[in-house]
Amino acid sequence: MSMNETPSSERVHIGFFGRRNAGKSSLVNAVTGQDLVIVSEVKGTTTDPVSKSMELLPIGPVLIIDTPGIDDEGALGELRVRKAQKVLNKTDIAVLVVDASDSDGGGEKRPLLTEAENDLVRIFQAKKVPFLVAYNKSDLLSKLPEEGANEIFVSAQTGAGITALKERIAHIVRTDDPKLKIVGGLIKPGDTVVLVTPIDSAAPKGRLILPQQQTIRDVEEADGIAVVVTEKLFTAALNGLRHKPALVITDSQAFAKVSAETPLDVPLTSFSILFARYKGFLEAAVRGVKALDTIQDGDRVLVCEGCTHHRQCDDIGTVKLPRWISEYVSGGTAEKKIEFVFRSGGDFPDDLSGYKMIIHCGACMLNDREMQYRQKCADDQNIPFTNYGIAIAYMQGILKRSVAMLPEITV
Ligand SMILES: Nc1nc2c(ncn2[C@@H]2O[C@H](COP(=O)(O)OP(=O)(O)OP(=O)(O)O)[C@@H](O)[C@H]2O)c(=O)[nH]1
Ligand SMILES: [Mg+2]
Repeated sequence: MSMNETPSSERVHIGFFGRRNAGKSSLVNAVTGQDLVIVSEVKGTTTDPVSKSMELLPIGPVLIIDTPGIDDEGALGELRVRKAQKVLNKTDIAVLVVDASDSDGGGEKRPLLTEAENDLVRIFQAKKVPFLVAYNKSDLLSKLPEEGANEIFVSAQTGAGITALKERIAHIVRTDDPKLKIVGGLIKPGDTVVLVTPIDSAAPKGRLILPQQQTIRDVEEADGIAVVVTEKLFTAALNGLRHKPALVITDSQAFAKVSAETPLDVPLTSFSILFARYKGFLEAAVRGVKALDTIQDGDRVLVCEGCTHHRQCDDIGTVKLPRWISEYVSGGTAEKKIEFVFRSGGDFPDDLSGYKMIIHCGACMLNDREMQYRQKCADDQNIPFTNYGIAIAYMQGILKRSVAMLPEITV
């Protein structure tokens, strides 16, 4: 990701789903105005999901995702269906592409949805993903049937209905719940926020990490004043302020020092806590972290990272966190043996059985839908789910203080 681009976790994820040959890839090319993906009359041309970030007017920054057809048969087919379903876990808006020329009505009536298409609609509804049904190949119809509420007739080939489709998607984006902001509800215009961002050897060269950049931007959008310091100069920064800050946000690694140096009447939290709230799983993560107190000798803990390229997260996840957890659960007595299993990048495992708990990274590269899906998978299997920063705050005894400004959260 370039520093000048909107991160993919912040883009509206638009997924194109449907049966093979319905024209999903053709429609993706028509909507984006680019030859992004391969189109052919052979069923099953698209074998893997393809994503592309772009600015798409009138919607804004989007991630467009083309998927393999879902009516595939056989072992390979099942794999493709699974891949398409995984895409749905992070999809903000789904477009169900239906071949309108598949009609028995002599090309005048819209075709009834097939079993596979109805299955998809049921999955959209179950996952609460807003969707549109795009009847494609409308150029093959002798007369266009009337459009229902969430239906639209388009032709990827002639371009008919493509602008209207984009406008309909933009409308859904605008009327969908407004996203909670990172510091939303926590500061007033004119407030000062002190952000503590350590620069250690594992930090990326020459820049701040994504959650820190996003938080600074968010403070600015809330008309706040962001003061950014390393933990070394934290007290100096506090002393230099004429008024007490409205909020201190620290990197979890500096929690102990920053907590000790923050006056008790100044609200203190961490980037991890605010991001868990922003992505919609803070309550579950605060509940889940308590499983740390029940870890027994021989238990397995899954440490999960959303991407593969953050040295700093890798260092916390694979080295520091296991050490801190081992020390915490042993409590100075005979050491308990915990088996840490590490997963990074790619997919979240379907089967979580056998794990005592899951500790996830801050997930700066994953969108809120994907994180809520992961948390829900864990919840469905009764496995406690938390994140790095919340685990650190809990083990250091400062979680209660770190969520005190969020009345909806009880520790
Ligand atoms: N007449 C007509 N043909 C279309 C239209 N859109 C797509 N096609 C044709 O339909 C066939 C399938 O198109 P694709 O875009 O590859 O379909 P797909 O849904 O991506 O198919 P898979 O990747 O195999 O799942 C191609 O031969 C396209 O040229 C359209 O609007 N009108
Ligand atoms: Mg395709």
